[in-house]
Amino acid sequence: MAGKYLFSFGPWNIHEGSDPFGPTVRGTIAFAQKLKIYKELGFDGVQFHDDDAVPDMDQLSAAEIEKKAGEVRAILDGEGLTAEFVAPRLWEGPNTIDGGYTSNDPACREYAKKRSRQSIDIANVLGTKLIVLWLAREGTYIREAKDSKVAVDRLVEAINDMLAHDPDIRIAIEPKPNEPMDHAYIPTTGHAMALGYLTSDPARVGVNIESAHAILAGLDPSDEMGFALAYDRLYTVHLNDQNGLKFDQDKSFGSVDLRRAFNQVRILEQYDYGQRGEMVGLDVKAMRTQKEGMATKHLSNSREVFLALLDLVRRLDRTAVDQLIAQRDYEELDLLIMNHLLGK
Ligand code: GLO
Ligand code: MG
Repeated sequence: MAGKYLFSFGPWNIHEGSDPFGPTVRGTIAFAQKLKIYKELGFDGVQFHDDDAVPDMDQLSAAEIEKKAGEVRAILDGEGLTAEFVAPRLWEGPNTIDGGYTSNDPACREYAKKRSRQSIDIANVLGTKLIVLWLAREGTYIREAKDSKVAVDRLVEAINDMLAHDPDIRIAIEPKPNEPMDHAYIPTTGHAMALGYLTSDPARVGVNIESAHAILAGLDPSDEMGFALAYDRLYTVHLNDQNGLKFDQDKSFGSVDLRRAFNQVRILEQYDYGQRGEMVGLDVKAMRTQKEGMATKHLSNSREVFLALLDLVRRLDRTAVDQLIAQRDYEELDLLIMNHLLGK
């Protein structure tokens, strides 16, 4: 049925509220407890970092990693949840201080590749074929620290290594222009898609488009999605919102700019996003001010806003829109859309 959407989020989206200027303000909710909340909030899919599923994985053998992942799989099955993707977390450990795949230290680059292969092994146990690469530290604070041409070669080498490790996995690169780095090597959808075409199997390298990341790059998220859809490589999305060019805010979907959110839902619906199992992924954070016990509303609210906007998308008078486009009367089209969003 057209438009039956499945929603996902990652366990990091339920968090304690620390920021660079202050400590946590809410207690920790255990991972297994978080998994119990998904269905109540209307979600079916769980996004994983590799070590969300297998904590301290760097200290474990392959057999121990598989065993732990199997335990998580059993919990997922018990809750009626599916794993949407696994993302290697290559930005917290001592081996990734200077980046993973693009680190200047060959031992660190090897670590990053090994960890990525382990993420794929975990994904297989969890039952997903999708790997997300948020290339957090694959960039620089100063231009002279790394060679930008070599960095791209190394990213390709690492992705090829993953593609060879498992002929069935697909890789969704999640571009972001900055933060934590001053400049990231893969800042936009276009960069991510072009990188895919340098790899050994471009048909298996697509994108995860995050609204806030596109906005931070000065781009419109719905156009970024349209670009990836034209290549048939929109493997997943990280919907959220962002108030201008500041730190990555991960605000609730639609909370800053409803029209911008409407257009994201519109392009997804227009091109049957979700019909091949793609999920409507969120990457949203609760405000630090939110009290204990009420810090999941950003998730249910984002889903609710998505569905309300979906209703508006479906009720949009396409004939009137097409007529105004034919007449090149975009002022009237502008008003039609605003009135529609205002419920008039
Ligand atoms: C940060 C990213 C981050 C990733 C997540 C999955 O800016 O959006 O939250 O999406 O770690 O790899
Ligand atoms: Mg994200």
